[in-house]
Amino acid sequence: MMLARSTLLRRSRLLLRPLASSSSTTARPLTAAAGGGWEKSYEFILAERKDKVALLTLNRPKALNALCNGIIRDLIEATTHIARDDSVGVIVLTGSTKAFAAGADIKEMKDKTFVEAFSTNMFEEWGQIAKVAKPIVAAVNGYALGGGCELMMMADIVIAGENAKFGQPEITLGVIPGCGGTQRLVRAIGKSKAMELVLTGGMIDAKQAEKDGLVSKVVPTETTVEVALEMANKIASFSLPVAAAAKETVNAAFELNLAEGLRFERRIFHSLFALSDQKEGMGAFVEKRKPKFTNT
Ligand code: CO8
Repeated sequence: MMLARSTLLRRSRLLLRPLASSSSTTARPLTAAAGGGWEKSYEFILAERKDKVALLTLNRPKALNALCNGIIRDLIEATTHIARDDSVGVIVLTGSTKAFAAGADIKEMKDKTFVEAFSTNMFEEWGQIAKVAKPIVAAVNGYALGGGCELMMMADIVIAGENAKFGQPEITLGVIPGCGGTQRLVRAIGKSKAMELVLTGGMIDAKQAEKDGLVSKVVPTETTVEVALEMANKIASFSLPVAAAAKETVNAAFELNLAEGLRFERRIFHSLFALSDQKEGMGAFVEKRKPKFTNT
């Protein structure tokens, strides 16, 4: 059967699509090109290389890192370039000791009209962070409130300092969470606990967050970034495409039923046998040596 050229082109484009995060159909490229362009100065964030890890620090201390348009613009710009940098395996996202981020910028949005919010699809662009294919570790000290908690939940692993506080206080401002607080939080800690935070606007501390499963571990506040970097560098020592596949497959658990999820997992597992890194990893085990992954 002859297929039209346009049909063939469409099919080949589908096959060549880069690994997609489960929450998107338009994933950010994994390693489109070597080199970065992300290690520069930004207005509201600091971007530094720590071995194979990109450390991004929200840097708007006077406003407790309230997430103004500029911070989100800087974060999206940096992560877009990091996604294309072969030498970076993992991103660590952090804030200050006092605040990871105290929410979306209330001053910036308070006078918006419904039409402005609706017609510009306000805050839709934040979702770009959740589409980054490389793993993101959030190192959270101090307040992670509202949009700050939502940004944190877009990360894959959260390390919390003992002084961290989490909450969705939007109800106290006459609104509701707008970037995952009613969705990712329920999946993270269950309905009753999420409802309590969303409906009372209250906060939980780091110990409670760990008990509830919102964060993976609690560490002394002064060591949060160090612990996150250590974990991130360990992840970055593995094969980059395998780590991205693992991230995508775990995230699929939030969207697929069990049968579909297991099938998806098995197919991704099968596909990894196309990588040199699979041969290297298993070969190194058999030869009793350390693997040297090449991200191929
Ligand atoms: N927006 C703007 N400015 C803020 C914010 C914020 N979210 N949080 C703190 N600031 C500013 C304060 O106005 C203050 O500035 P200034 O000195 O000019 O008055 C400065 O940061 C320091 O803050 P405080 O003096 O209040 O510091 P405290 O230590 O006394 O209190 C708190 C710390 C408890 C964190 C307090 O600042 C607070 O309650 N902040 C607001 C928390 C909040 O309600 N967050 C939710 C915001 S709404 C939101 O996130 C909606 C997200 C929906 C969609 C997300 C998009 C995708």
